[in-house]
Amino acid sequence: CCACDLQGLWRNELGSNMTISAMNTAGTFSGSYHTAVAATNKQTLVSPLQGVQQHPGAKRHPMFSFTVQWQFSDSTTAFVGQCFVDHRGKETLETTWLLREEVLSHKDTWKATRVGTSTFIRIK
Ligand code: B9F
Repeated sequence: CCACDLQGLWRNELGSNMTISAMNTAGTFSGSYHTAVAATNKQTLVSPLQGVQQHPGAKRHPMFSFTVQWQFSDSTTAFVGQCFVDHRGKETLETTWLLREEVLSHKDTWKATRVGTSTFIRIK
């Protein structure tokens, strides 16, 4: 059965929630990201995301990428991943991310990027 569908409400292993809205025929989509962690004292804000699915509609396990423009810090995260659906129809997003924080000098570029992996499951 069925292809994996990016649209919906998702949660990762950190407890962060993300909503992805319907994609257009070109495969682009938008959404919002509510991070459960921030490693800062500042209050977090729900932040917009923009993404694109590779080969829209054509694959059972589509690849995608999206970026989050954090509204509470000078930083941005790029996620790349793939949507999987098992034989029971259960969907997961397997992703790898890069978090860039603003640095004041190119000399600080060496410490400007964090990397990680994240798995999302469908909540709705
Ligand atoms: O914590 C980030 C941040 C950037 C500059 C000050 C604070 C922004 C939020 C990132 C959220 C990440 C995690 N949440 C999630 O669901 S994105 C990948 C992870 N998955 C201090 C300097 C850089 C980080 C902390 Fe900061």
